[in-house]
Amino acid sequence: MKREQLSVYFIMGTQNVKHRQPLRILEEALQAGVTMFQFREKGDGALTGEAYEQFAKDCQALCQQYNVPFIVNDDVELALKLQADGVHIGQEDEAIMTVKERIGDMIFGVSVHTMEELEVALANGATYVGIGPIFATKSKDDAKTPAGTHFLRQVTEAYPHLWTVAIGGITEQNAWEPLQAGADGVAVISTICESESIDKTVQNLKKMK
Ligand code: 3NM
Repeated sequence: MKREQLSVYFIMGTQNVKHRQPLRILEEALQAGVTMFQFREKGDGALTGEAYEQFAKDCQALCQQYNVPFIVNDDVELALKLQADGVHIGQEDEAIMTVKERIGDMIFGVSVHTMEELEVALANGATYVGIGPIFATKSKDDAKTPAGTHFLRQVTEAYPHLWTVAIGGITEQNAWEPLQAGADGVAVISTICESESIDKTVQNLKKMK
């Protein structure tokens, strides 16, 4: 993947979508030009078993159609089975070192909140790091307290070559803040899932880069 592909990073699971077809939302987002996609089927009411796997395959097929990397959140097994483009893990997920061993050259994203976590991610071959929550989010039950852009700025200044994506409560109105703090892109759930015009939302986010 290229660094620019972090610019508008869409994350979705069926639990993030209320009154619409999740695959329809993904397709609109891809048509509008999101640059990366993360399959994150997690939390209350998330699909399981065969339905879970089928939904992942359907999302992957759409991403392939639009040539957008398909990243699986947390589930290394599924990522390997589907030959996904990559895996993203948080600190509460499987240990970073064992994930790297299992996925080899796949894209490897790791969420970090401190310099210590960042250094461990780097030492274990992270392709990019996710930094958040920048702002308050309603899309992750166990999200930490919003951190603003302070830590993000610290990271982008200390590691200018490191690929970073900001996450948490990012909207068309506030995306400029993490971008100005040096993030390569923004990762969003609700801003796209709940948009009245996904096309406009994605265009606006792309323009800010
Ligand atoms: N991870 P929204 S915040 C999946 O801080 C996720 O690591 C976060 O959703 C972190 O764009 C978050 O709707 C949810 O705020 C992002």
